[in-house]
Amino acid sequence: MNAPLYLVTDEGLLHGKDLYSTVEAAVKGGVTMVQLREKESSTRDFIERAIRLKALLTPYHVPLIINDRVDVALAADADGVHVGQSDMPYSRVKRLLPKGKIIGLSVETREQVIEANEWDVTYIAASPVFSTTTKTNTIVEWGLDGLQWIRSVSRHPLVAIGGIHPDNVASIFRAGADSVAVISAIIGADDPGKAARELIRLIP
Ligand code: TZP
Ligand code: MG
Repeated sequence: MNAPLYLVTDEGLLHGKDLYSTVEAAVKGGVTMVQLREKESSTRDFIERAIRLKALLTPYHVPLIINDRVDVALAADADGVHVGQSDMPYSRVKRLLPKGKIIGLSVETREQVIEANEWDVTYIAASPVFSTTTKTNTIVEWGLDGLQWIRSVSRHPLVAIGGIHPDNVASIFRAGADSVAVISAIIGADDPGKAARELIRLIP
């Protein structure tokens, strides 16, 4: 997986901006993977958005990942799914998704990092790496020490998510992450394309 700048969507942070033009501007700015994260919408709206985003992203060769929902990922022929610790368990995701699809897994504890070494996930996401107001039900922040620890024990590509902005991007890569996943730093920016360009410039 080579996707150093991973954009996660959040309807609530668009502040009136259009989802598709925001994502497209961010991709033109350098975003290398996109996750559609819909916590409020109906299944039908979720699928419709996924199909539209997939069509938008395909010409850019940027994979589309669906948050939480394997059924939506299958219905939209997305490139993969991202699950957390209370979503569908890894073994079931693996059975349902065709071979070659991306499976991302959030890890919130050391035990979960070790457990994931038994599984063929595409990446693990240290969640949250720093404090964030975008997601409320988080446990503890991994911090840079936590990232370094994960890097030393995990065999999987490592994504960092939570509270990431231009001032801390470089330190996250120095701690061993392969990718940064951001919501507010891009979705909430007045100029999402410029925000993505600024972040990509800071990635080694
Ligand atoms: N999972 C862990 S932290 C988080 C998610 C979805 C929110 C990240 O948002 P932001 O705005 O980049 O801190
Ligand atoms: Mg989830």
